[in-house]
Amino acid sequence: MSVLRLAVQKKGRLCEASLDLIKACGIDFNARAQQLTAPAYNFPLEFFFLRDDDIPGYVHDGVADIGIVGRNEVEEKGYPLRIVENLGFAPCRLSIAVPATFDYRGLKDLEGKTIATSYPRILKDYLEEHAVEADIHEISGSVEIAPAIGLTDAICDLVSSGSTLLHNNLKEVETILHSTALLTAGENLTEEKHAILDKLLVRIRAVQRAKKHKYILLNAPDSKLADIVRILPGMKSPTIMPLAEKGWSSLHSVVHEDDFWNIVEQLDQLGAQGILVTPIEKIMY
Ligand code: PRT
Ligand code: ZN
Repeated sequence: MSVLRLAVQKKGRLCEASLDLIKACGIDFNARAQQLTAPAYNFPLEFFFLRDDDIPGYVHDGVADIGIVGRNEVEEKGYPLRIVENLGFAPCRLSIAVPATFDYRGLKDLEGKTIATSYPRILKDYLEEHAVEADIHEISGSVEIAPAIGLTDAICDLVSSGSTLLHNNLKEVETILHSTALLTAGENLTEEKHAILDKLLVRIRAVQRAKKHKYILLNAPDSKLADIVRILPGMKSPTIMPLAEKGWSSLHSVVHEDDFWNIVEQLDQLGAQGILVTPIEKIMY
């Protein structure tokens, strides 16, 4: 029987969310520190724990069948990987930043300057695309200190909250790439492994959909039902059941997290009572 080999980051920003996602799919495993691989007990899956930089290459070479890694690493390595699913976690952007004192007006101001980065390939393509000639200094860590120690004029690095830039007296001037964690696959999976991946994807998508929705229960006066039904989407439409108290009904609905607060405010204004909100574990199909 085939086993699908999944590469995940061993330690770092992607690690916990990657393992949590697999757990939420109902897949059990025991990931012990120091181990390079671990089998899942109740699904044909084996984990490979790797540095994130190595994941695109391992998936491309077929050492691992699929991998969870940031778009930044996928684009930097440049292998022709299949992006199976955008998992959405670990959001960040790859940006160019300059010292706060730099009177920056536009990309042309980087002409002839030096830029430190761990993403030379993405940066090179970006500068070429914008016809800017700058000197790229590849360094693997602590990129943000390069201008302060006089190594380069600018940096190109990942940013999430922006506090690292602020602490180093740098300002973000260009955003090159937006990144989140992706589920990637090699291009030559066997039919059997494809079938396992499809099963895994059904579970991942059910978990992802569930995370984006809330289940709402509420009581409403019958006189307001038509208005409330209009604002509650539900999977098809909300479920309505009469309450023992005459003139009142109970409604159930599923609401997208983006609309959630807006909808709750409107429900309150329409006289809804006893509004209960619960997380959803999975939404199948
Ligand atoms: O050992 P290994 O090579 O596996 O780990 P790593 O040190 O290369 O990676 P790690 O764990 O730091 O990051 C893994 C992935 O998380 C990255 O490849 C991105 O896809 C994603 N990610 C999301 C981030 C950030 N947010 C992030 N903020 N990766 C790095 N950072 C760093 C950034 O380089 C900078 O130093 O955090 C700092 C900026 O953060 P803010 O919040 O101060 O802006
Ligand atoms: Zn790394």
